[in-house]
Amino acid sequence: MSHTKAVEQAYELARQRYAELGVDTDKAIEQLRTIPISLHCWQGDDVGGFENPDTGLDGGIAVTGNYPGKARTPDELRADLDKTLSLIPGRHRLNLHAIYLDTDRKIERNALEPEHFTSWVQWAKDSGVGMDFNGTYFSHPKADAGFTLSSADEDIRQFWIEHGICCRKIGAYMGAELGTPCVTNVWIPDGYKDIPIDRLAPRERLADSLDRIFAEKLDPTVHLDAVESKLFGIGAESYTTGSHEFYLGYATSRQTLLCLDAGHFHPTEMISEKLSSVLMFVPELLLHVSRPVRWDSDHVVILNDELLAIAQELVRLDMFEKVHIGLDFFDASINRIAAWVIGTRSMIKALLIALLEPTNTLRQAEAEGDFTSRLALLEEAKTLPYGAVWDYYCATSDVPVGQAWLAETKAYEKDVLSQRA
Ligand code: RNT
Ligand code: ZN
Repeated sequence: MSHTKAVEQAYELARQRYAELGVDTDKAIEQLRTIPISLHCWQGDDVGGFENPDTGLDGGIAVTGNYPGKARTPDELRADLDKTLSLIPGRHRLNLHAIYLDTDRKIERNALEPEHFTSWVQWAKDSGVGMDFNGTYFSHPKADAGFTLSSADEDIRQFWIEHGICCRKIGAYMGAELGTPCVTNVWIPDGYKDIPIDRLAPRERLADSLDRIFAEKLDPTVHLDAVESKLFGIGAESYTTGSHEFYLGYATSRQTLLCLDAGHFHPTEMISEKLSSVLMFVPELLLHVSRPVRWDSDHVVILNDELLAIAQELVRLDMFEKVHIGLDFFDASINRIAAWVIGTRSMIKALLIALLEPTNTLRQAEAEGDFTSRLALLEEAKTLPYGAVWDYYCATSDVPVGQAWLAETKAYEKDVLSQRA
């Protein structure tokens, strides 16, 4: 029996099994095809960027590992992304950071223009992907003192406000060119290593800086603003200006998007549990799906309980119009393309499992107060044959089924990555 035949037969059996529970697998696949994941460019080169090869990563985040073959130029990164996208089912997006500009001369962060990103937009057009964008408020001498948009130094604060304004123009350009709104995210590293006396003043300055950055109204069909909160960073353990409470209040009062990063909360605090509340008060959300291990370590996303819980919330509350799914992890200890593929395929798998849930039956049990059935059925659902549906989805999307993508990644490593001395 051929491989394809086995995939088809397994799918047929799974389809019948799900149909008995009132779940339409064909419909689930159809919907899954319409959900884009925004792949973060920074997994490809350890958040290095192309502004200055000598600048190390700072801002209280860290990449560990020295696996060979990281992308050194925009062309190399795009080639790696092409390979990655060829191994992932569906149509997705690229999430670019400002330090990934494509120029042959040095451009200051407060002088960035759309023209420095034209090659990326061309690539996105050719690849049929949308784009999202991020200001880079770290890995820069003007961020060395640990404060950017909340700095008490007016020159420094002004510099980063100008950067924020540049980034929105670039985001709007991307959105207009690609015909799909670009979400431009603001994350700043600002914070104190040790106990502050004045917790308020930096937050007042941050709110003022953001108001100035967002002063110009932009068409939401081309551009959306998001702000990302955080709990702490390395070297900023005692105080983070842009805390969750700060940004929840800011996004609610200004009606911007809020970005929830899975690694930016206390270890037992899950973003999946926050989505329903937060979406009552902010217009849309951006997710940074990540995997914290003991701290905000940005491990490669895997199919674990929290990933599934996020996907289930999105499906059960049908949030896809309002939630932009982005990834945020960086691992330099394994093949970087494999890292992208593992993380993105896991995210899509979680969405599929959630789409295959017999949600109506579960909802009914809950409405009737039958919590016995709710728990029993949730447990039974865990062993339903979603693997057969996943394989079929990959096969019909012309991407490798099962572990076959790994052989392709290894071949690319041998032919391309290992040549990058
Ligand atoms: C840092 C934030 C932020 C970064 C990227 C590179 O803790 O999560 O989103 O990871 O901007
Ligand atoms: Zn993040």
